Amino acid sequence: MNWIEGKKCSAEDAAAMIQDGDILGVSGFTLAGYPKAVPLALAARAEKLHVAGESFQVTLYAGASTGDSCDGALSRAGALKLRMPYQSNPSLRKGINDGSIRYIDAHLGKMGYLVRTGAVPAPTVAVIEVSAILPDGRVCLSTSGGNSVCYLDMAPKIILELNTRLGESCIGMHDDALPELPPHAKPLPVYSAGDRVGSEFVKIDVNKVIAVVENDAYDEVTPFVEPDDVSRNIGERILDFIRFEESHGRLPKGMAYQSGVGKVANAVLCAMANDERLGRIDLFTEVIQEAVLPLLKKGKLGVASGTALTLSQAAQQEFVQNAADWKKHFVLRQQEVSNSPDIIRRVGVISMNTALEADIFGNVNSSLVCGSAMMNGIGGSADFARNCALGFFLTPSVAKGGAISSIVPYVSHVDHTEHDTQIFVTEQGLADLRGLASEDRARLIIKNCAHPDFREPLTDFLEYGLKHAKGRHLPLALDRAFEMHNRFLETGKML
Ligand code: 0RQ
Repeated sequence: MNWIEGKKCSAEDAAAMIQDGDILGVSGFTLAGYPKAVPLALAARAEKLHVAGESFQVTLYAGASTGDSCDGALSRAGALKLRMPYQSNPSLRKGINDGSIRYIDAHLGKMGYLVRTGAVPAPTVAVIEVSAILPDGRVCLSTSGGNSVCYLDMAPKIILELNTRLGESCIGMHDDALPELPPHAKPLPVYSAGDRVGSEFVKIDVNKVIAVVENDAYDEVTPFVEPDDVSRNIGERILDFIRFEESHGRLPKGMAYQSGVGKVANAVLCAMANDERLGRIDLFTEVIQEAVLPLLKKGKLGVASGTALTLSQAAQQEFVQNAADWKKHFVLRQQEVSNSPDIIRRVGVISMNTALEADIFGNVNSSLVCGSAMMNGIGGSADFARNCALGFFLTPSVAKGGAISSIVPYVSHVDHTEHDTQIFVTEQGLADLRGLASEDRARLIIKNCAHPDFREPLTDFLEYGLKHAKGRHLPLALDRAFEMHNRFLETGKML
């Protein structure tokens, strides 16, 4: 019997090896490639222990968000003490916002660095979904790279979840490498989306493996929805702008694209797939989401480099069936590499992320509703926004049926400062902020991006600031900065 057979056990037995207070370092990034059986069993165990009056809570580090059978089940069981660095699960969001779960919202490209340098405690148990385990101690990760190499290396104990549904579909897709740590770290030689610098397998210390559990589950990704008119409109505006910049010699051909999470980001990729004038493109992104498949099927995808392949169940089936042909178009990296500022700058990335709200001076809030209620987190948006060659922030001009303006006098929380943002796009229009000083930015954002219903109050705020703010460089009137947010909190409408 080899070591793998000797470690096989049920999810319940593996969950019983996890102790109260453990720090779990799990695989998974934006609902792709996270462990599914052990977290579910752990949630059931926590519930039983709580009924018996015993305390049981763990800290959970992942790559980014995991699916409901991990983030959701553990949250509902009251089994999470602390979560980092990103999430998108309704039950977990509820726990974060009612104060019962601590959350650290961190840059995704930096998480592994924090763990590897000891800035945050190392995981005590790594729980990693893999698609293959070789007798010589090498494993192939599943549908995401995330921080798995870091967690496998740093944790003294390892639980492997072998996803038997994936067969050989992931073998050859991964490029497992981590950047050297400073000082004097040598660069990883990734110059283009398709460059490979690591290995397709991760070598682990088999003596640390305490359990091997099998699952045959799908990543719990919601079905793909065709873009609505507003999202389609935003996608087309971006493409028009890119063509305009290229035709004026301001944007060299061959840049790679990054697209964030959410329906607007999906719509941009769909617009690209449907655009007959656009040639083959590469993606250098973190999440490779479903809208990449139309590009692939139309022969318009060169290489998609990312850290997660986030597909709906139907698309996961299709991917496994076609993996032999398709996987040469995909490179799955560790998130310290997919989101590396150094590499993003070198590759040359056109970055597109969604904002919750943006202000007239150019600051962006991606994460906190009314400055305090967590939506998802900053994710990797800042890794890209700050280091990209050309950066877009997208948002519909209004939310909640028009009650909320996405363009506000001043953002209620700053994720991306005015120094890191370049171009805002709503269905109303596009504002290229590069080379503009504060007052000119404000006038352009109000004119081109704000919904017509909100242009007057926003202009009124700007004019008031020009008269009453302490300085004219950034005419922000502190006494009225949050009046639209406060009105929304009091009446349910910003107007
Ligand atoms: O609420 O679900 O109750 O209807 O926010 O908004 O318009 O459906 O947008 O799905 O594209 O997500 C910023 C959250 C947008 C996402 C965000 C409400 C709105 C709706 C969702 P409902 P939409 P999307 C790389 C990049 C941060 C991380 C990131 C995100 C819900 O893109 O998490 O960029 N980004 N990572 O009604 C109050 C506002 C609102 C608002 C929208 N101003 N105030 N509510 N909503 N605007 C990937 C990773 O990092 C992993």
